[in-house]
Amino acid sequence: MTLNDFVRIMHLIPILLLLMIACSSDCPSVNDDISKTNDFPIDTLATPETVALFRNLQSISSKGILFGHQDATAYGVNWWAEPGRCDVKEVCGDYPAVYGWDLGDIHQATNLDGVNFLQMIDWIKEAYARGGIITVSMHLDNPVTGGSAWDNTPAIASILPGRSHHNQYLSMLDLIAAFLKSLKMSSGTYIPVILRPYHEHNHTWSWWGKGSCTTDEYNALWRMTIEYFRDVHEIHHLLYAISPQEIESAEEYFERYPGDDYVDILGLDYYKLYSSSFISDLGATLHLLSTIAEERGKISALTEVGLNKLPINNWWTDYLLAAINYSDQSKKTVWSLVWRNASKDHHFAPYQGHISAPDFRVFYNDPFTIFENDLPDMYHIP
Ligand code: BMA
Repeated sequence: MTLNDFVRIMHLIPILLLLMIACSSDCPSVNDDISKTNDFPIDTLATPETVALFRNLQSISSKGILFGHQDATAYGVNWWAEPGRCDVKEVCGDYPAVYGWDLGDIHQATNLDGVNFLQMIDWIKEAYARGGIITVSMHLDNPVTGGSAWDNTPAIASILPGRSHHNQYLSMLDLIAAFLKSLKMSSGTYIPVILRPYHEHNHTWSWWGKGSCTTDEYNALWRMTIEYFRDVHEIHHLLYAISPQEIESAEEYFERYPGDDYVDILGLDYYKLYSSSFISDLGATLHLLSTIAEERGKISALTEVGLNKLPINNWWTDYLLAAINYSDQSKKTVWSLVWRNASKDHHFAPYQGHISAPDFRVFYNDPFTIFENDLPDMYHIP
């Protein structure tokens, strides 16, 4: 060190001291900066309630698993649109913590499963007022043929910017945006929604599935959709969940993936839990999912799981909970949602008198499962 260097350093000392005093209480450290990046949803303008939901979902991870059900308060086996009713509640005494809804057929008054959209808005508001969490999927019709979501005629190449059906597709997204904007309480607060578009895209049943588009097309559709909602419609009460079905490796998971800047939640849909031989398969996949989510500062969730008609009476504890409990890492999965209770031949949650109802009550009473009454305030940061 030269004399000049020494003098320069001595001059800097008072400034450094001042900075240290000013920063001692509230300046972020390098570590804080890292956790802040990981603590924030991809939308930098997300509403305070949406940020709180994201952070609270992160902090609930490994403390318990939230239970979710599709269309839980709209209908159940042998009833339709009756105020206050919910098959899950009739079996265990509590509502689910997570409510799934679907916006397929948004151009009509009722969705693809017959749920009236105006009633859906009311049920979403009621659930939010009770502290519940909302997630929305989109079984949208094929935008080129007009067929259903299951019409896997290639379509994405025609709806990307500059292509023949682009504007027509944006009109469909406008309807979804209008629905999302209507999810507003009288206080003016928008209800945070976990949007789960273009799900199960590694399978081939849908027009956004891997049999019908290239990886680049899928990613471009995803990014276009998120940018349209967030930047053009200025909707800032959304978290975004991606959900391939039954993957086996991180490579497979990220094969079709729009990038960490476009995803908040790494989801998984899983429908193979019909045999005990798949319990450890699901457990290992959840272990992997939580690991890759954690590495990216994201949340992991079992966005759909279930067994139609639940013919295995101990499925809830010995299959689903056993898979979740596979390892400390798999236990970090934040929620698991089962599909809808449409009829005696198509249901994924128990109803009164169902053979799996007693086991579901054991599942409900397990200290690790979280239903609506167990939820902390998810919309404020403690
Ligand atoms: C499927 C089935 C269909 C339904 C669709 C969208 O899994 O439940 O009956 O139309 O989901 O909810």
